[in-house]
Amino acid sequence: MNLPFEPQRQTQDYQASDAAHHIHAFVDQKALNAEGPRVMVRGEGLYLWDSEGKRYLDGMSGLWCTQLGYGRKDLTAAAAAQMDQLAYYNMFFHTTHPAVIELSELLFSLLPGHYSHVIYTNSGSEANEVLIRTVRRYWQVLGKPEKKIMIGRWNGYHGSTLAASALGGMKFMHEMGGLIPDVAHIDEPYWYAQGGDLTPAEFGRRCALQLEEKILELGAQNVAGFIAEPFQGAGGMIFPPESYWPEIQRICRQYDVLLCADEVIGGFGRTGEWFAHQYFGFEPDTLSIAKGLTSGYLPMGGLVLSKRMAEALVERGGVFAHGLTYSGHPVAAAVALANLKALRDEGIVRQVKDDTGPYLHKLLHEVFGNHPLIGEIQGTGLLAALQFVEDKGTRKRFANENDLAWQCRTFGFEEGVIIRSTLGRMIMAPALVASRAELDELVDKTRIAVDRTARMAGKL
Ligand code: PXG
Repeated sequence: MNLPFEPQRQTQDYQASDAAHHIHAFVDQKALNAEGPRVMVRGEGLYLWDSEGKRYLDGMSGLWCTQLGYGRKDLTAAAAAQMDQLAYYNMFFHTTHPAVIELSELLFSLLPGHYSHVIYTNSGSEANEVLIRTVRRYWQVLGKPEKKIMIGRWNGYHGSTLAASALGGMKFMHEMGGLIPDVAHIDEPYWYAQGGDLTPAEFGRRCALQLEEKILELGAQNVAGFIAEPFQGAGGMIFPPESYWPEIQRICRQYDVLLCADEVIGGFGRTGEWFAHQYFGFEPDTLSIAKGLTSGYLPMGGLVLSKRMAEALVERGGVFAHGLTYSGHPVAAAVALANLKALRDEGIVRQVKDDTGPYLHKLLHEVFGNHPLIGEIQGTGLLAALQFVEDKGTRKRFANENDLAWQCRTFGFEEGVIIRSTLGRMIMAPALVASRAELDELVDKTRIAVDRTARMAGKL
């Protein structure tokens, strides 16, 4: 049990010092300084407490990462034991260590058999940085150095560092210095907003065919890979139509373009499968991983490679001039190992698939299926999005949908639940250890927040 935290300082004191020293993520810092951030001081299971003693049910697993919830003593014990044993060593200059080896043995026992190698990083952004160089190196080794261009998707998210933000499709990030050459984008498969009169299946195929058109426009001989999240996370928790992934896979195979799945959010049980590409039924060449790998307890990510790619790099590549000081960090590796063992041995991924996932979605359909503000409920496993809509018949969205969603999120905080808002969509991704009772509470408090928003929008 994590002991209650007695703040030694006033909340305002923390906030003043925070304002004096920090540039926070994706926010108008001046406005945040005036408002003062919430100061989170303690976590236990699915619950968080702030410095005022208010308790929240965390419906977002931190930032989609605390698969096991907060306060797991097996993870802290694993970190402490590894720190005592060997707090740091690296994978440079002909060395390795047991923690990272044992982690990889377990990781590859959980992955489909056609993956064999991994390059560890500290984050998801870094995994995608490493991806670009690794993919380009792979094509060099195969004698096709001109295959350099990566294709991503508008509204995709692959991280905040330079190349990762370029791979992503957030235009406002590109405009703030976040673009590199040799990156192109195609549309996202967001049927509800962009599908027009097409059926979801038609629209899914149409979006996938854009990849073929883009490859032909750029020249297949110049295209190295296509990167996408199996479902879009930060961009709104958007599920593609079923027709999408099979067609994307066909196109990548046909034009010899590597299929790179960003599993940073989808990996480690979120969908009820170990990895989201298994849920959607396709076979990527690379997987970018992070977040749930350690349940967020320590920073760690990685780029997983197929046997085909690894074989080329290892057997034919010679030196790959690439390495990170903290790649495979022993303490992070020990925590990741304990985390994956718990997810496996406690049957948590199976429980999400067979029990809590279906339970959450049944509940959401009961509560929001006919709700005047909600046009669509998407998701699977412990992952859900509620789409706000002004007119269900035409799928017309509110002009101020972003403000409405932000307001809904604020109502959620007031009610003691943390849900994520994006453009007109509310997202839930609770820890995978959530019980049915906790999911009841999550949905109930979310309903109150959504009802309050609906009243504001004149829908209730
Ligand atoms: N890929 C994907 C698919 C992600 O979602 C990253 C890469 C980058 O990972 P790092 O570890 O560098 O942050 C992410 C991160 C949100 C939110 O509110 C999502 C992320 C990060 C922060 C907030 O949806 N995803």
